[in-house]
Amino acid sequence: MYTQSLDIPDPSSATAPSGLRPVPEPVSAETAALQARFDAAIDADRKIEPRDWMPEAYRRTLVRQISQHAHSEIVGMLPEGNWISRAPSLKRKAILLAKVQDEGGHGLYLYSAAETLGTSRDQMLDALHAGKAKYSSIFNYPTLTWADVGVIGWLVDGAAIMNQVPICRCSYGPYARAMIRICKEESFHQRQGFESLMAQMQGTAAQREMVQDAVNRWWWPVLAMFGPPDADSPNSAQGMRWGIKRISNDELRQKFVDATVPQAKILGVTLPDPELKWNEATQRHDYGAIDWDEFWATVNGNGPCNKERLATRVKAHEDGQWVRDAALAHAAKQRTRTLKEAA
Ligand code: FAQ
Repeated sequence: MYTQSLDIPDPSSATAPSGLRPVPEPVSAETAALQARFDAAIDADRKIEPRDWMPEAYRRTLVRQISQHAHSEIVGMLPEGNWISRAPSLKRKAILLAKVQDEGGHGLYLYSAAETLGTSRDQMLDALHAGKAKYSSIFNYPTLTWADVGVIGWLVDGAAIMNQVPICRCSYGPYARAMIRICKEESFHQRQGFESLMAQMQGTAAQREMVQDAVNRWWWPVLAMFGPPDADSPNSAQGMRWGIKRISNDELRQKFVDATVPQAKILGVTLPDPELKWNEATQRHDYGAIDWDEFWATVNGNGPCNKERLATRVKAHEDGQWVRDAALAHAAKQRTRTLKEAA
């Protein structure tokens, strides 16, 4: 049963010295009724829509997660975008162009979903460009060879699907609905990556080595992409209670490992973890320790490509200023014309 609202301080807080205990803010009867209606909707697994009353902490959590997700899609265009001009054939170039454009589209749906919560796109972009907003750690790793593009499709999009399918059932309507289309497109992305790698694995020994090298470099950062272990995930418990998150970080990571091991076998690559093995008792794979220091360094701006990614993003935004100016000028001209015609 969902009962807690983060808006209402806990007066029995054991950590506050006596005399300094937070005084509960008075809750009006009207707010209490709205809160009760919100709680009932969450308990009944009904969607919360933009015009519904919601606790401020629920709104803030959604803005945080959806804007981070949008930023990830937009910054996520960069590692693969790097290869559009160097794709090995017209077919691969067309596929890659379509994929990278899809990721841009995902970012736009997600910014729109976040805007329904009262935060403007400019505010979200300013936070990203100032280095204050997070985006997925995974996009701070370099794409050194063409095989990296296939591995991003197979593993990064594969991880994204595992994480994002449950978000189609998120309690916030606009986010849940945006995720349905996004997941369908991510599914194509994952398959094209796998298919590209399969073609490379049927090529020369050098191509097979290139694929294996890419898998070796991406495997651990992809596992970290699911977020910190549940025990160290400050947002999980409340996110799950609110139905924003449906499956925990560790559970999704495990499901991903279990789904990926047989795919790696079909592909003919080795996953770079000597501790990775089937556990008969748990009916799941055991796997080795993730380097969480590397993860946090990357999240906090010190990964291999953070500075480059942010600089590229800021430049793209600045270079696009004239397009936004032109669109606004055009809209203003149309508005004036419509007003003149109506007068
Ligand atoms: N990178 O308490 P939790 C894609 C942060 S899209 C950076 O567990 P939460 C498509 C987290 O924000 C990939 N930061 O947090 C594509 C929090 O910091 P905060 C993006 C991370 O929210 C493919 C702190 O650590 N997907 O790949 C990461 O409950 C190919 C504590 O963590 C989404 O955003 C990380 N990996 O769970 C595009 C999906 N993990 O905000 C192009 C939606 C955690 O308190 C090419 N998001 N942090 O300062 C989610 O499902 C959740 O937000 C999690 C994190 C699971 C990412």
